[in-house]
Amino acid sequence: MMTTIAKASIALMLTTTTTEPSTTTTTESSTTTTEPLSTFITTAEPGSTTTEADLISLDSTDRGVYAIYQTKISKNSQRSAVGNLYGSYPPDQSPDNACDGNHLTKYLNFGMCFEDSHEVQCGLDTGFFLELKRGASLVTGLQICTAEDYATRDPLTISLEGSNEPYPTLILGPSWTLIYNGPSGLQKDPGRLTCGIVQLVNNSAQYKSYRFLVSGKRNISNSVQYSELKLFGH
Ligand SMILES: *[C@@H]1O[C@H](CO)[C@@H](O)[C@H](O)[C@H]1NC(C)=O
Ligand SMILES: *[C@@H]1O[C@H](CO)[C@@H](O)[C@H](O)[C@H]1NC(C)=O
Ligand SMILES: [Ca+2]
Repeated sequence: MMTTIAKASIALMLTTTTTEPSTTTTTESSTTTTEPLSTFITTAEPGSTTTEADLISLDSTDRGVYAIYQTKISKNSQRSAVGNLYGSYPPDQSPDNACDGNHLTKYLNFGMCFEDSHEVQCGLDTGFFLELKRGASLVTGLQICTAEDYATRDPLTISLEGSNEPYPTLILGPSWTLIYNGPSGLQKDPGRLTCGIVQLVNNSAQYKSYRFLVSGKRNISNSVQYSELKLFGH
C-alpha cells in the first residue's frame, strides 16, 4: 500500500526515459542486454537543475524516525515529543510523514514555542534523523515539498548530515558529517502540496543514516512544516 502511494507521487516528479530496443534483425543488435534505466529529475522551474539520480526510499530501520528540536548542525540531537507544547509535534503530524512518499501527510514541529505562540523562531532547529532500511546510500540531491496550508511555515534554509555510526551514538553531534547547508529550494513559493527546486548536493560519501534540520522559514508562524523530504542519489 505504501509502495503504491510512493510510486504515485514519484510519477508526479520524475520523467523516466528508456532506451528503445533495436528493431533491426542483425545478430549484433538482437542482444538481450538491457540498458540501465536512467531517471532524470525535472522540476517545474525553467533553468533549474537536471541530474541523473534515483529517488532514495526513506523507509527506516525498525527504530523508526527520530524527531528532534533545539538541534543545530554538528550538535547533539534533542528528542522531540508528541504534543502541542514546547519541543513537540502533533500526534498525527510526526516526522514519519515527511518520509512516506505521500504529499498529503505532513510533519509539523513547534520547536521552541507553544502551539499558540507566533514568533520568528518557532519551529526552527527542528527536524529528524533516521537510518535507511536500504543501507548506505550516496545522496547527490534533495528536494522539499510543501504542506497543505500556511506558507509562512515553509522551510527556507535547511541542512543534511550523514553518519555511519550505530544508534545511540547517532544522537551525539560528532557522529554527523555535514553534506548540505543552504537553500531549501522553496525560496519562491511553489504553492501548497508542491515540491520545490531540487538542490544538488556535492557529496561523494555513502551514509546509512541522515539528519535533516530546518534553520530558516518563510515568515512568522507557530511552527515549521513540510509534506516530504526527498533524497536523490544511488
Ligand atoms: C565538491 O567538493 C569537493 C571536495 O570537497 C571540492 O573539491 C569541489 O570543489 C566541490 N565542488 C563544488 C561544485 O562545490
Ligand atoms: C511576513 O509577514 C508580514 C506580516 O504578515 C508581511 O508584512 C511580510 O511581507 C511577510 N514577509 C515575507 C518575506 O513574506
Ligand atoms: Ca508525506
